[in-house]
Amino acid sequence: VRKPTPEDKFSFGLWTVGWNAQDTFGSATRPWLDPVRSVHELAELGASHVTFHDDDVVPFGSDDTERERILDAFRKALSDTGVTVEMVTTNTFSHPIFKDGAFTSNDRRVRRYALRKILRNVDLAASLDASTFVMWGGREGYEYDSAKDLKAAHDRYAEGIDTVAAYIKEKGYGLRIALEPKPNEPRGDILLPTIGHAIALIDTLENGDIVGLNPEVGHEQMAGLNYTYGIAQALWANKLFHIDLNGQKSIKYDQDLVFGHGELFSAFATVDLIENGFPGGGPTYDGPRHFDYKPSRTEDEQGVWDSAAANMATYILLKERAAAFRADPEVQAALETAGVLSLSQPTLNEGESIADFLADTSAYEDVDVDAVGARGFGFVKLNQLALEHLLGAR
Ligand code: 3MF
Ligand code: MG
Ligand code: MG
Ligand code: MG
Repeated sequence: VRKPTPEDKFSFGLWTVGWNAQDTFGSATRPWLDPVRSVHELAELGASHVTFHDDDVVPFGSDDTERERILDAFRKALSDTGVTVEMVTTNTFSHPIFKDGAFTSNDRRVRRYALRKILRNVDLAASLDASTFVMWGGREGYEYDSAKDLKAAHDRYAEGIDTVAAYIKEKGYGLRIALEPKPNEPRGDILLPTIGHAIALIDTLENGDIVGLNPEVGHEQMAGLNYTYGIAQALWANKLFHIDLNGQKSIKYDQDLVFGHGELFSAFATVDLIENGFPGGGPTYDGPRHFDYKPSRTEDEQGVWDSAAANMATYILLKERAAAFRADPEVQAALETAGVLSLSQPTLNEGESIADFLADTSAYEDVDVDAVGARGFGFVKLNQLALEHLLGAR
């Protein structure tokens, strides 16, 4: 597999490779990695960008002097390697203060504290020239239906996001907010569980123009949904601001496997959409290819770097296979037969009024429904061509 280049736009969360592999049932199997170290290793492997939660770099509770000292070392690692920060996010889920959420905690003191923590981090994101500010509302949820006023929770969630967006505009920062939906874990139920739910909330915001999405592969699959479909709808709505790529095997705990190590065929479709766009044209995604995975608990430090490299190698392989798929004349013919390309044609004629349409007997009265119903679409043949490209058999 070829080595990644800056054109690949690969990016990693520092909490991914840095993770100490502690889980609910067992203690850490590795030490947390120093972010400075991770930046150097990731640069060596060919990544161009990193992302982080405030607390990934500066431990929660550090005073201002300590914070500046740590940030200086971090900035030096960035300038030494040429790695840039493209996205920053805030940890509003680890400390006990956030146990009932941040923007939607039933305790107003927590809501005000969370908003301050996030605004402080917006300043840091802007100072590092990041373009995206992610908000994963991991604790914005509940376990018991009686425990949350869900109308008020949506009001407070919207208020919080709108306030951060207003602050970004007021300061003239070049940042856009990206919400990251997840159906559950760590809460029994999380608010805005899917991409569609999040888009519906964004539509109600005053400053929704700078609010979009950061969908994660595993999160949609945990809800039994199709990730490629989810990012397609976000693209259609001009709301795909960022992506979290990883692997997940069906509806279970958040596995955070290496990209492609879960639903491989689905990963192929995702890369095909990201790299090659919709078959009939339309909005495209130009942002970083960002990995949010976890090196499994079984891995030692070599395994950490092997798994980081695996994300990029898998993406590159799928990108090559997807390019071959689109370039294959047999695939083009199969797309034609399947009607995929003709779906771009509007259903009404240009300028056709509803009255004209109702008067068109060829649209209804004269239709030979059995003949039209007899058409074969050839979707299976098309899918087999995709599979053969994916497996490198073509
Ligand atoms: C949890 C996640 C998060 C978010 C992150 C913001 C810890 O399942 O996916 O990772 O991605 O908080 O980007
Ligand atoms: Mg996740
Ligand atoms: Mg995760
Ligand atoms: Mg994520």
